[in-house]
Amino acid sequence: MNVITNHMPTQDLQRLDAAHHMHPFTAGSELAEKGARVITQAKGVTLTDSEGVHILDAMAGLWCVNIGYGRDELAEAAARQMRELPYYNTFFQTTHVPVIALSAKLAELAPRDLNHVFYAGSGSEANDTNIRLVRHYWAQKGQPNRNIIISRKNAYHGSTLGGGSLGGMSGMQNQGCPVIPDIHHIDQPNWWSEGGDLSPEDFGLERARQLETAIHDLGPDRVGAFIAEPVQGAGGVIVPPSTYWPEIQRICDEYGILLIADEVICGFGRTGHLFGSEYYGIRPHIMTIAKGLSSGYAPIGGSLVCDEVAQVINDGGDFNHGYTYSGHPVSCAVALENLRILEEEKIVETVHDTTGPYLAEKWNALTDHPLVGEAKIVGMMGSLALTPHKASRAAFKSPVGTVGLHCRGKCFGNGLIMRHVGDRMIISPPLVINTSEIDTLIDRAVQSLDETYDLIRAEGLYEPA
Ligand code: PXG
Repeated sequence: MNVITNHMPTQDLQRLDAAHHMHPFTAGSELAEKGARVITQAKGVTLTDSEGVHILDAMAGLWCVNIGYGRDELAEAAARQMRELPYYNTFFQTTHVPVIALSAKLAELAPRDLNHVFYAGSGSEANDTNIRLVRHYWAQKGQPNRNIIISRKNAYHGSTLGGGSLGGMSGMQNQGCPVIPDIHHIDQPNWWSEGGDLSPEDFGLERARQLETAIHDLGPDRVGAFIAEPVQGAGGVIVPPSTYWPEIQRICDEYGILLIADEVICGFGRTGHLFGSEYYGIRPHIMTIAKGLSSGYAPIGGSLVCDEVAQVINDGGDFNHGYTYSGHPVSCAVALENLRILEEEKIVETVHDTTGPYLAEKWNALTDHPLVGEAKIVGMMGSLALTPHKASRAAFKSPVGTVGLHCRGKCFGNGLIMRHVGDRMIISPPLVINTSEIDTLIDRAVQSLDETYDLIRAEGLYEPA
């Protein structure tokens, strides 16, 4: 692989970047001081930076490059589509072939009667669409007051005002994103941090039943929908106890509220099933999709909608909603090619049958490490809870995230992208990662955990709160 594709020294690139590029979720001043890592190339599961350093990307970009980097077929699909029809919209009774083909394909792949797609440019936009869909649906059914959507603390549903409101990230909501009216949050099913003395199973039931309590408190005639990620991703790969989802499904059924599964991360194979909803056996009325739909090669998101909801919306005259890039032909062509590869190369089956179990065994064994209290893994998404005291599940005395950030730094130094959320370490590698690459991932993770352990002991940070 030719390692350096740019013709400017890294420092110059970093200086220009810090001077003119405002980064998401990044402290600008820190960026100016340290400089961003400049990624120049990628192939398979490996990134290359502007210094020629190779890094194993155990986050698949931002949880999205499911089929891995460097697939020429997707570049060809994009180029072909750009030459033929680079853009046309889907408003006002027009359509085009890629959007028709992708919609039919998604209807075929999606569970049950999720046969209709409303397109967006991203997961955030798709969740904004969902707010509109749910409220318009209930209004059309003669229940305009049924406009409350229940979500969860520490959920991530995007960065727009709608997505940020649905999400439960106070760090976002405190920065100019006050929660829009009629969104209500219940607690998350994070047993490690919040389970106290309850067993995981009892805790799962308790957290699910908060939904029922909220419905009673708010009024069953006011609540239109519940939205959740099958496995919380950005919140720290929080895998709910086994009792959680069946109870949530029971409550949604009993009160007739719409269930929205945000499959932006879980969708398209991440859990070892095509959708996280299938992994948990839940039956959403709407699924949010993005990321793995195109493996991140082109921006695209959407809402997969069931027959009944689509029927009500379609019968309601114009749905006054849409984005210039809803159903963008190039993104649709890329997504179609991505889905062809996922299917024909049996990538999800391989995760389910072979590489997922292989990774799970090694990942779970990391609980032998003195720093690791809990290892969680579903398919190709995993987390480790770092702790100074396993038996009590204690947090560190240092501010939340101090140890996690140290560990992420060690990972970077060892050629591994493993992220931290607070003091949880998380992975979400490309689904095509093979067993020898999994060995490398684990070796580098262990090395980084060892170095973190040494460092925090030396700095007096290995102390329970
Ligand atoms: N829903 C879920 C479940 C997500 O994970 C979105 C919606 C929003 O999608 P867009 O395409 O608008 O970003 C996401 C996105 C992180 C991180 O730090 C996670 C996401 C995005 C950026 C960073 O883990 N998830």
